[in-house]
Amino acid sequence: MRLDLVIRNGTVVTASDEFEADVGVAEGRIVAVARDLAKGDQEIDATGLLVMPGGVDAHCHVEEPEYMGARLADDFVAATRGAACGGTTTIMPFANQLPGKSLREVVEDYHGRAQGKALIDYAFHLILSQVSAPLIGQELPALIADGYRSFKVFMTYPGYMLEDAQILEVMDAARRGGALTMVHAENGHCVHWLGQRLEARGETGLGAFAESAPPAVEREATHRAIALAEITGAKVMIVHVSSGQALEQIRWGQDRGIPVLAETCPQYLLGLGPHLHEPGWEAAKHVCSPPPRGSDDAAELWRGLQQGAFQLVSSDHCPYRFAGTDGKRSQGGERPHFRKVPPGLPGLETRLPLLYHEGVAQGRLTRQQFVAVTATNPARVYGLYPRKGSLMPGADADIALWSQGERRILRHADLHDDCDYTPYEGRELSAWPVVTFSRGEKVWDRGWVSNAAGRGRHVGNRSPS
Ligand code: DUC
Ligand code: ZN
Ligand code: ZN
Repeated sequence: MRLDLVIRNGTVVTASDEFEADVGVAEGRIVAVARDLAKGDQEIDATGLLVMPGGVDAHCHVEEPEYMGARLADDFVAATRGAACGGTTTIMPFANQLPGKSLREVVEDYHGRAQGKALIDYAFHLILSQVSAPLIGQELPALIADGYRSFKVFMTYPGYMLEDAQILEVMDAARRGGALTMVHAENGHCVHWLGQRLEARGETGLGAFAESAPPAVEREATHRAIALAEITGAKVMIVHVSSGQALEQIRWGQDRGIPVLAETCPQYLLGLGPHLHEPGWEAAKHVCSPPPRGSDDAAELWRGLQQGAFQLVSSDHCPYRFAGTDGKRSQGGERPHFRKVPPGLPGLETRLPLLYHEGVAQGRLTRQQFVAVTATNPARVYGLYPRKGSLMPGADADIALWSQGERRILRHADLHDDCDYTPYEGRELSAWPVVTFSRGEKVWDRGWVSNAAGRGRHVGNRSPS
């Protein structure tokens, strides 16, 4: 068999195994994983490197509408470039329902934004913020039939928050079509009430942000989302879980056989909460929703990851710039105000190296668990497996080669997104993806990044497994 590419002598790491082998690629697909493969047209020496499936980042925000006056820094060019440099080969951003547009129009518009710009492959979730009888009766079933099988709903945020009756309708429609409902689980009424009380007391600094949405707010909404799933029989994904209390509810549901999946993110596993108390505007770099918590919650989340309560670690990349007229700083007036800073952090490029360092290098996760939660599980959950998230013959040749033992300091200046900071500035990393292949084409190689924006393709969803 003629091989276009052979990645030779690396340590192949999958969600279940680890072994020395060569990986052979033909026409963008993996065709062989074995020792001593025949010579390929292109040969890569991976001696000493880990050969892993490219990451699948199943939660990121790219080119969405403005929120609280702030605009996302990354378009599809920048987001997919950063992702590729960080070892990720598939992203799943959200097509966000807009007032006055049909969901179909929104999806078509979003395709238009990605086409011609994406460097790596992508699939879409949909955000539902306006629930109506035609949406439930016609639009959603038609989109599900076309392969859009994951919908995010919010239990908080003005303009997005749905009431329980609406969520029940969405979940029921999703269940009928075999789709997955993703839930942002925070009780918006409580966030609003707590926020008003803090304001009335004059506590408006960013330290108050976490107090306006404490773990009880997330715990209650998480339990309610699980109860709604139980009542409708729908499968749910609780996204970006931040607290041990929410995790307890997830375990509660899973122990009872309710189909509850869960995701957490590096910003919660790393316990960024104390940074919200940094003086001045610096704290704004750590404002995201739910708020990051402290080390006790982080320790609980690591346990949840180790025990399998969480299936996914995603970035929730939501890159509002710090400076500039559309950035976090300009939204708060003279002084930072906890209700005026738009929530969201950049993280597509840093997700994998941070999780490897904090998880694998610190002995909290095996390499198999790392691959499972960052690539294989997201591909499975969202119907992209085995084409994505896998190194088995027949899979797309989406592969990241990792160097370990190369200690380096994370600096925003070395990243490739269009944001102007990273909340992880100065952190130490012990492993890094040095080369990334997307469908057998090199898109990142030790500081070089492909400029072939537009080569990325939409990957149609199938029914979630
Ligand atoms: N959380 C964020 O921090 N930003 C965007 C949306 C979300 O749920
Ligand atoms: Zn959310
Ligand atoms: Zn999000």
